[in-house]
Amino acid sequence: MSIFSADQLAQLEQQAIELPSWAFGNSGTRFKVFATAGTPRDPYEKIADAAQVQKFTALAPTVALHIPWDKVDSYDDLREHAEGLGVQLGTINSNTFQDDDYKFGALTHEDAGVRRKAIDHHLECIDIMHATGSRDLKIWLAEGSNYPGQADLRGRQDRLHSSLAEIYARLGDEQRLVLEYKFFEPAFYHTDVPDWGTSYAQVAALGDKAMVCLDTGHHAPGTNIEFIVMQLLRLGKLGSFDFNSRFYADDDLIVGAADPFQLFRIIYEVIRGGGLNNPDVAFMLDQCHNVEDKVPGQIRSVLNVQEMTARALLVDAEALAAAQRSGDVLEANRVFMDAFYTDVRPALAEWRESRGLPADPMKAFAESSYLAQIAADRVGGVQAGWGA
Ligand code: AOS
Ligand code: ZN
Ligand code: ZN
Repeated sequence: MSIFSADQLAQLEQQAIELPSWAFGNSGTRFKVFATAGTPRDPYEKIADAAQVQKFTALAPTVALHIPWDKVDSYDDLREHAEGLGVQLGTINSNTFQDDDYKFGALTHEDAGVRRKAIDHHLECIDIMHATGSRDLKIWLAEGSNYPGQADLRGRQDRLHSSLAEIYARLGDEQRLVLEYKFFEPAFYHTDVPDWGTSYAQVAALGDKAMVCLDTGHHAPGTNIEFIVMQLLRLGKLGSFDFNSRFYADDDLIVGAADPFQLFRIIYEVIRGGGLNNPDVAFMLDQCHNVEDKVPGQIRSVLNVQEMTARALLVDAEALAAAQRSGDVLEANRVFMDAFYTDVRPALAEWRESRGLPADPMKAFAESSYLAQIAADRVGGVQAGWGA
């Protein structure tokens, strides 16, 4: 007898979490990038690794690409390759943080020529989206300044709006733009899209096809992220998530590793706000695996999201609403915490087996020969990674 109702299982079955191609490449801190044997050498191999996560979990049917890191000669060919491995190509992420031209900004730059280059890059991304069949263009901007007085904060907002408007105008009917915010880094004094309010103001000025992307690692410590999730869902503007976890800054660690309770609270608000399995809200991981193996790192993450979703589905909504209505603080908190403390792992393992999946995907992957195989096969060439 499962602890889940048929309806809860149906919701879990529909859950889909997009993987970032760059999670499979080598990444690291500014001190050292530790390479892993078998790291993908090109986008094709990144997709093959992502397909393993889908094979063992059935939770990760799509892979996000990053341009120019994942540029290929034929996106039709890449799409066929992905589909042949049982996954689809997903969100296209733009990159305006790597070129010397972007030292003082891209879409916000004082120089019209630099803005033109940055806008054209996004138009190229939209062309790629037509070939890959992607719906979302995700824009994260590494723009800001390091010293008070260095930049005209207001002028930069105005230029950001006009640059985004030109990109937005190029979107197809079925395409969307999601604008990610981040409170600091790489700039340390001001960032041009630092918070959900700024992202919301910018996308609201564009139109219905522009939404906010919430990266869970992009807030000041102590921020109530689930409140932001609630508010954006309430406003109909939560377009996507970048899930990861953090202890200090934008650590990009395995989802749910630092604070599983926060992940639970966030997913509870997603469910409460009608965001679970709602096609308007894309669930993506944005992680870097610096010291752990990348494929099992991603498997761990999607399982963590699944486990917290399962727990959040167990919140007794009626009992919680009754306690809230009657002002019973302790009972409301008990109902909420009861769901959080429920160990859903045995029930999920049983359910996975009933669907022909491994009960323990981490163990099943470790027992497969995949890592040894890629370490033997992928010798030579340039290993792909952050910035490669
Ligand atoms: C950067 O901090 C953002 O989280 C981006 O979403 C992402 O990590 C980057 O675009 C990956 O290249
Ligand atoms: Zn992100
Ligand atoms: Zn980030």
